Amino acid sequence: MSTRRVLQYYVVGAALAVAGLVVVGCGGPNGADGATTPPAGGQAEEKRIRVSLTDFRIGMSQRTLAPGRYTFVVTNDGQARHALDIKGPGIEEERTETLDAGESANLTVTLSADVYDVYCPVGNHRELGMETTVGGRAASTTDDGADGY
Ligand SMILES: [Cu+2]
Repeated sequence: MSTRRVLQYYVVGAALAVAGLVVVGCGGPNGADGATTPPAGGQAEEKRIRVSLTDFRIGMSQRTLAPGRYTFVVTNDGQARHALDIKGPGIEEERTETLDAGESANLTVTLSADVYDVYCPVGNHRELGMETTVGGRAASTTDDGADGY
């Protein structure tokens, strides 16, 4: 009988976990222009990019990304709280929740061949160096773009 009770907790826990993933995956309800419309049933090929947030840098397994759908697997490897925010053509703003040290979250976005700004929106972390770019031309435009601000 207590086993049954434990099972119920598992079910509720699993449901909550799934709900959490869905919210994170969609990046909130503000996809106004439909740029992040989910694929219609088909198995969209989704690549995973590992992102490590530290005090105060953004480490990424890959920055030059061909157009497509990507899931950024973001881990806070620092001491401070961090988050990952991505902005660019067709992406008004998508971000993870703010993560405590050791926490991780997934952020799924669809990228075109453009360049996207990636940064930590917490405090002044962006100015401290937690910013970079990703996209089809991220590598080749870094020299032109970075100093232009
Ligand atoms: Cu940060």
